[in-house]
Amino acid sequence: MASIVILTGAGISAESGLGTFRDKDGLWTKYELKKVATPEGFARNPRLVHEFYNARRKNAVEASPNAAHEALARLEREMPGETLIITQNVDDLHERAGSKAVWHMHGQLAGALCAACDHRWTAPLVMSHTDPCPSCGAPSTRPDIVWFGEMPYHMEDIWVALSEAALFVSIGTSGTVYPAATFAQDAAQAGAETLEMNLEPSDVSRDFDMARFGPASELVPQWVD
Ligand code: BV8
Repeated sequence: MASIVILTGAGISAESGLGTFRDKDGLWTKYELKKVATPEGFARNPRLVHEFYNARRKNAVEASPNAAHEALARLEREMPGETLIITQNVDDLHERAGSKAVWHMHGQLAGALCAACDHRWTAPLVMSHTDPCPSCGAPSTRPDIVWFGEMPYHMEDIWVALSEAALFVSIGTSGTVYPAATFAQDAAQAGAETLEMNLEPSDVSRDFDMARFGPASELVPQWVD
C-alpha cells in the first residue's frame, strides 16, 4: 500500500483553467448545486445537468495539466508503488500528466452511466439523457459522476489506504465536502503526518501538522523536487 496518500481537489486544476466550486465566480455561483449535482436534480431536469457536464467535459478536454499535476507524476515515477492520488476531481489531468495510481472518488467526466441498469461506458464529448444505453437500450444516460447524497467510489479501499499512510497530503481543496473532509483526521489518527497545500487556509486546516499556502503550480513542484 502507498506510504504517501495525496488528496486533490479543484484547486489543483484551477491553474489549468478549470473552474473551482467555491472560489469567487466559482461553479456554484453559476449553477445551483442541487439542480446539477444531485440525483433529484437529474430526475427533474436531465437536460440542464447534461448541459452543465457537457460544458465541463469540453473545458477539461481543452485544458492541459499544469506543473502541479506534472510534479505528482514525477513523484510517482521516482517512488514506484509508494504514492496514491485520491482525487475529488472529475477531469483527467492527473492521468494526462502521467500519473497511474489515481482513484476518482467523485467519478469522471469521461464516464457515462445508465441510470436504469448501472452499465458504465466511455462518455462521448457531448451527452444527452436520451442517448440509449449500449447495454439495456433505455434512454437513461447520465454522467458517471458521484452527486450529493450518493456513495463516493473506492471508499473501502480509501479507508485502508488512509490507515496505512505514513504521509497524507491535501492539495487544492476547501475541505467542505464529506467524506473527503475527514481524511486528514482519519490518516492522523492512524499515525500519519499530514500536510496541507492550498491557496489559503481551508475549513479543515486545523487537522494538519504542516501547511503551505500559495498556488499549487509553485508549491507542489517545490515539495516534490
Ligand atoms: C456521501 C460532483 C454518504 C462532481 C461533488 C445531506 C444529504 C446527503 C449527504 C449530505 C447531506 N449533508 C451533508 C452531506 C454529505 C455531502 C456533503 O459533504 N455536503 C456538503 C456540501 C456539506 N456529501 C455527499 O453527499 C457525498 N456522499 O456523503 O455519501 C457516505 C458518507 C461516508 C462514506 C460513504 C458514503 C458525495 C459528495 C460528492 C459530491 N459531488 N461534485 C462534480 O460535479 O465535479 S462535490 C464537489 O465538491 C466536487 O466534486 C469537488 O471536488 C468537491 C470539493 O470541492 P473542492 O475540490 O474542495 O473545490 P472548492 O472550490 O470547494 O475548493 C477549491 C480550493 O482550492 C479552495 O480551498 C481554494 O482556496 C483552492 N485553490 C484555488 N486555486 C488554487 C487553490 N489551491 C492551490 N492552487 C490554486 N491555484
